[in-house]
Amino acid sequence: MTDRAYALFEEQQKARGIDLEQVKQKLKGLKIETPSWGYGDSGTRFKVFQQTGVPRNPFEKFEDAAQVHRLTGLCPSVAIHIPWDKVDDYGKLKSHAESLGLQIGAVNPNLFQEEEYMLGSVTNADPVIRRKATDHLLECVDIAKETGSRDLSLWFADGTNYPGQGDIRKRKAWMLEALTEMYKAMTPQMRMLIEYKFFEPAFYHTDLADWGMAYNYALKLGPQAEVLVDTGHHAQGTNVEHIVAYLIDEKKLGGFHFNSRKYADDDLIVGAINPYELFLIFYQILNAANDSDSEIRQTVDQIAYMIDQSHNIEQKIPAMIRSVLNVQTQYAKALLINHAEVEEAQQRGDVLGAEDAVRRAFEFDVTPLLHAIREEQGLPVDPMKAYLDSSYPKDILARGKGGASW
Ligand code: PSV
Ligand code: MN
Ligand code: MN
Repeated sequence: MTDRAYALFEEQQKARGIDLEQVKQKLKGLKIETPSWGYGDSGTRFKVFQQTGVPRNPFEKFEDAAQVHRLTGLCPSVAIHIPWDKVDDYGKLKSHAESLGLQIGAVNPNLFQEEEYMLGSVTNADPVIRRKATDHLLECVDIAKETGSRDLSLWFADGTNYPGQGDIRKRKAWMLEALTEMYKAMTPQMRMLIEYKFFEPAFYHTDLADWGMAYNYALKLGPQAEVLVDTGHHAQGTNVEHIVAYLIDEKKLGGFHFNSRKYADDDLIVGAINPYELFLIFYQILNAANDSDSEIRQTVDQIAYMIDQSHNIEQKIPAMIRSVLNVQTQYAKALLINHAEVEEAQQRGDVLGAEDAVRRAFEFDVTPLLHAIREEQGLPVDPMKAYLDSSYPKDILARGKGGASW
């Protein structure tokens, strides 16, 4: 049945001029980093629900992440968050990760949970607090040296709730001061990925509110600083794929935090709410992947695809498997876009023809293709089922309740 479905799919795609071998090769090269915090307990300001079996420490978070990679072949690295993943010996955490077939990925500083940061961290009017915050950024650079991480992902909760509460321009200068100090401490192999978000926890102004501000800091800092697009961090209706195309063209797109949002920064499973947006993001990326400018091609090659979700009521490991499979599905669909066809329609000024050439790829069922590559890679064709049928979900129950939470 699978063979017949794939044969039909192959025939269909061939007729459209799609090179399926190339598509398969690209699909096999897709890497998605999962976040350590997605395996722990999380919640809202109303409640953090405690699930039985969540990891009790960073080492167990890597063990759970290894399950996701073992079954999907997509997730060889895990982002860490400091101090949530603080350990005495990062070398030991690195060896543990490697023993599980994983790498430690991006290091995420945490500048939002200490009492002193109520009025800001690196943008606090108090120089002592700014120093403490900047020292934490420097600590994260040191940790990245030990873990062998390339990327430092920065998200700041800094902002104000009321007009007049803070001096916006002074805070802008303090932000640059802290980022500059951190930038100088990085090794030449490292990258600073600057994330933005327009509100929450601050409700009047956020110091790094949008991609333009992140881009401006990255530009001032230098080539090792780039922008990180978290798909949940935009106002309703924002054209995220436009931002993606623009940043790639400026060679400043460093990576993504994938998740879904319906109302705010909901951190739901990526692809659960608006899979077409995810597909259109990949359309822009793939459009740039063949650019004649090698620097643009290089920017595309270096994009870090990361998940940033909190699984408040879902089972953590299945939620992560669902997430990465959703990304893989939309990437597979985007790989079916016939770019020459889109371009020809654009040249003719054929609005509907161009839209149709893009959308048609989205409408294909890529299940036979995904099954085929999983078989070729020696992976279960249905990773979710394989996980649920394994003993792992039962084994981890022995950990009990009250594991790691943010
Ligand atoms: C808070 O909005 C947030 O979701 C940001 O997206 C960060 O990347 C993440 O938390 C981890 O600090
Ligand atoms: Mn994020
Ligand atoms: Mn967020």
